[in-house]
Amino acid sequence: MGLKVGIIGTGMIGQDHIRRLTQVLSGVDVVAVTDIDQARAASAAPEGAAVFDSPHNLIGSESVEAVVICSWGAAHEEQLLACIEAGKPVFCEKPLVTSEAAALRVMEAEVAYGRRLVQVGFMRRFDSDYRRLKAVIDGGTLGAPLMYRSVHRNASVPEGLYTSEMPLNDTLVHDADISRWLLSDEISAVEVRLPRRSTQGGDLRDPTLVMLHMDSGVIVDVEISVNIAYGYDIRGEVSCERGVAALPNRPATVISDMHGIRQAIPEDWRERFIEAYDQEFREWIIAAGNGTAAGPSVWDGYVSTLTADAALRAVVSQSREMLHKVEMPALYRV
Ligand code: NAD
Ligand code: ISE
Repeated sequence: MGLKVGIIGTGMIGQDHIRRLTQVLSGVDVVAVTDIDQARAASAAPEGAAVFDSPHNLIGSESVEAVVICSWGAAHEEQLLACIEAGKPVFCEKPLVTSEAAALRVMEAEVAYGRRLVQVGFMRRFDSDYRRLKAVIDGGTLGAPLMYRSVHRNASVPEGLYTSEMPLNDTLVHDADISRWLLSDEISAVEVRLPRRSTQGGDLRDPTLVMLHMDSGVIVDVEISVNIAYGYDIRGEVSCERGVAALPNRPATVISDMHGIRQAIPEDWRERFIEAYDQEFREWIIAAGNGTAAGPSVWDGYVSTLTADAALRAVVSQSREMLHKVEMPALYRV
């Protein structure tokens, strides 16, 4: 038997992670699930898995060695704190939490525990295209990075559930995290501009243009479009002193027919990042099996939350909003 895992939240990504943990990866067994929608949990439960009536009971169960949190962001804090209290390694989908105060409470608990237990679901760090791009930048042949353009387009988002704050506190967190990791740099301030509003998303504020000011002086511009209709399109291009390095544009399929040759775009994050999610869990299973965590940390989740908060302030102020970080605890220094 592999690492015995319990899943909290069996919605879209919870079901996708159950599929990869049961059908794709080895060394792991999904032994428990829970969801506030008990019927959904029951129908998503793999054969032999127990359906728990609450996250609290799942986390406390002796049959569960490690936990995967796929509930909504606002529920993460309580569930993370319970996992840390129980001393169980936990994979938590992004966003880590939804406020700076909550991020600090989780950090304080993990630091007091004395060992990393939490990995945050910033899957882009595990994507082979991003890893190759980082290797080129770190190799130094192009000189120092000067500007980075990050394009983050969703075909659509769930109407009514995805609010106008979410481009900044739900979607931008990926671009913020990958910018820090890719450029080995830190975000010092954020600006936001609101272009002409798309009519595709009803009342939703979309698209959004964000500028991340990095400590080194690099400027990252992020386009967030969440109702672009044609597909899930993720792009990244780093302009350096002596050249440019970019992610390849990833077609899902190349179609040749009577209309010519065209490239089909991935439908959503499940398709575009399928291998990245597999790899983040491969690495998590090893770390969790050793009673700890690797990859994106609570500190990384905290910084992305601060970035989201600063971006939300910048929408109102229309000026540059600074990030005010606490000192990084030794636990997160590599
Ligand atoms: P979803 O609405 O499809 O599923 C969430 C599920 O969690 C629902 O079934 C809901 O009933 C359950 N839930 C909510 N609060 C709960 C609680 N307190 N206790 C137990 N169950 C609870 O949403 P989703 O798209 O699957 O997103 C879930 C999380 O994953 C979010 O944090 C989201 O930001 C993140 N996410 C990450 C990625 C990525 O690319 N890494 C992609 C999609 C979603
Ligand atoms: C979703 O929650 C994700 O994390 C996806 O990766 C992102 O592209 C999307 O905008 C979010 O809503």
